[in-house]
Amino acid sequence: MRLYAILDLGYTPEEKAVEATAALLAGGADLLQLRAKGHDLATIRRVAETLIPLCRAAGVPFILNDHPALAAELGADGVHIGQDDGSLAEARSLFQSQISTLKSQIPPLFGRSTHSLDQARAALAEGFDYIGFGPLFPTPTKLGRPGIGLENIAAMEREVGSEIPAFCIGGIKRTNLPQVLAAGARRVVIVSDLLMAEDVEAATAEAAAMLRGHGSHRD
Ligand code: TZP
Ligand code: MG
Repeated sequence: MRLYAILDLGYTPEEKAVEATAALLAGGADLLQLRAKGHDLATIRRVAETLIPLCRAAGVPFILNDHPALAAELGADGVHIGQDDGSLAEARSLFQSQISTLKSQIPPLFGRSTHSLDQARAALAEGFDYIGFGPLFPTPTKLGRPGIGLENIAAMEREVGSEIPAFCIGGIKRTNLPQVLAAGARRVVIVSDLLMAEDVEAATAEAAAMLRGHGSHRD
């Protein structure tokens, strides 16, 4: 799992969600998240229901951003929450409150956004299955959040990324990916550089190849 793609309704309108997701999957995304900030639950449900079968067919976990109970009800493979979205225990209990409608047999994945080395350590200690680490660079996808830079990536990978998958995120593009990898990153989330590409599948394949080429001598 090296490339985590996000279908963000802030970039891709609902009517293009299936096409874009199919391209992300065909290009080699290893994980797929639906992020729909500011959209109502009915919309999220409707879009998720069209994306989940695509992810299943590709063998790629489908993660819902926020909304643990809805994630469980939809049969998502996991849920991603931010620093302000409560504890892992709360998310797990919301997810399990839907246990009667749980469609997936596999234990769900819980991911946490982290913005510092301390937060990354805390997420590991709390028991999250993976983390996002960033934003490395300021990004219009997450307005108002400063970039944390590349300095702590190596330490984060050593301490946290050696235990659970750690995805660097925020302003990462194919053009600066070599720099991010050189700083010690092994896994990344890329949003706008893929969704805004003229050829989403080719852009995803390019990023995936860069990540695999870089990591092949390690794991
Ligand atoms: N969390 C931290 S940065 C970010 C999120 C969701 C957005 C990343 O998007 P992009 O377009 O790859 O900078
Ligand atoms: Mg959130």
